Amino acid sequence: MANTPHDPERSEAAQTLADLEAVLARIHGLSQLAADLRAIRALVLDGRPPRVAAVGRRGSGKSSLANALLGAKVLDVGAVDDTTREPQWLDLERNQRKVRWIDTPGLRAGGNPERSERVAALLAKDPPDVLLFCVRATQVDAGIDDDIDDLKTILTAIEGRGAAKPPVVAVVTRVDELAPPLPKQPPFGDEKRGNIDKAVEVLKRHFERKAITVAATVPVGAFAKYFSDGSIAIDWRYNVDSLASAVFDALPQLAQTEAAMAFETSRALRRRVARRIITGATSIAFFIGAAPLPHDLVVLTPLQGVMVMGVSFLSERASRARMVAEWTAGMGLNVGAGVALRAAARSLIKLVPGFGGAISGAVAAGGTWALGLAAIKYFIDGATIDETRAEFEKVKQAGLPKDFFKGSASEKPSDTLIETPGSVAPAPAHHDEDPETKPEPDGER
Ligand SMILES: Nc1nc2c(ncn2[C@@H]2O[C@H](COP(=O)(O)OP(=O)(O)O)[C@@H](O)[C@H]2O)c(=O)[nH]1
Ligand SMILES: [Mg+2]
Repeated sequence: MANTPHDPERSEAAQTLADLEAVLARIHGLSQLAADLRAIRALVLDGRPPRVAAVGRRGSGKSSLANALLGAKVLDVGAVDDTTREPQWLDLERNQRKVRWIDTPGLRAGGNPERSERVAALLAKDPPDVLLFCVRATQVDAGIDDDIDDLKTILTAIEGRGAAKPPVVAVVTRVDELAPPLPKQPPFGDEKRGNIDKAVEVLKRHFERKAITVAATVPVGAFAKYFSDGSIAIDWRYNVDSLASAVFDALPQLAQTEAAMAFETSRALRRRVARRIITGATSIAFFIGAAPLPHDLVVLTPLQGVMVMGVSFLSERASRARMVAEWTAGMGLNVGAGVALRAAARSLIKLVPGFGGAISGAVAAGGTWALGLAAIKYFIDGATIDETRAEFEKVKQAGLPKDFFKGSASEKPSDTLIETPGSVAPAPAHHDEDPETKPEPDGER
């Protein structure tokens, strides 16, 4: 993703993460947290654009889907897809975020027998993360076997060249064209919605019959008109947020952050990425707090700083710099929040001898969690700084969710962390039992 070379904030985040990693690596019992830090780094800094391949007949609405997903006119629609044109990878851009996109009107199109081999070779060389198999709603029963065979040929070719078979998201396109003709614009009436459900069922049955596994089957309307600057003028899009989320789910995690930023209807997706960041940071904070460190603050403060910066990168608003300034002033600096929390923890330790480690871990984690949720509210949900402060206080009072270490703090269990080669399972798995229990230091053996 935007590992933009000359972005000082990103360099700072990268440096801070590297420092944290170096510190944790030296602390007895905490070296396993390095994997969690790498996961945060991947979400915040190391992402890459998603690669999406759309397959479907000419006029099935592939180009319109790209525009609908990005919420801007990035491809020409209704262009007579010249079937002799070689498909090629394109960089679609919105808000400086990229989606790598390729579409092909099918292997048979143009009746060129070598075409099939060339398309397959192209996709196998630069394999897509996800294949969008586009079928017009009015054609889910028309000649579908040939289309599914095409899809199979592509998948087999990609696999045959040693790449992993990409997941397939089936898209039932142009759903507004199903009966009855009116209304053309969403929300449709019950009758049309019933027919949309039927079209989806029909397509699903064809997949079953042809033994094709698809990650999701999503009905979509992509009709929109754009101003000459590319922004949306008439917006009759239907269910595009579900498509965005199905594509997001099908992507490898390294490509998810960029997708969440590039897709227009994606606040929920950005929130999910942010929750992974704060879940990871909170988990690390717990173990830092629980470890008998003389100077946890030194580690906790930059950790919270990186977390908040990571969430702020997910902000859609152009005025991010001003927001960061307002956040810093309004929250009394994330440093300040860290300091206050740790001071509170210390006084607790004095009061309750014997539970020191566990309580300070819970406090460190609770404070990090509260700060992270506040950052989401401010940078992603667009709350005012006053509302944000109130949220911070409220969550801090409430403490960590009871089931945090059971993995439900993130929206989905799989949301917690990234698999990096040789790394450990999701952070909460460090610690499956009661969060009040002090974790065993490793390396005693
Ligand atoms: N009514 C309607 N028309 C659509 C929709 N999506 C695409 N179209 C129209 O279908 C035609 C072909 O769309 P396009 O995106 O170029 O299809 P492609 O050939 O697969 O790239 C264009 O005239 C689009 O305006 C839709 O959801 N509803
Ligand atoms: Mg097209």
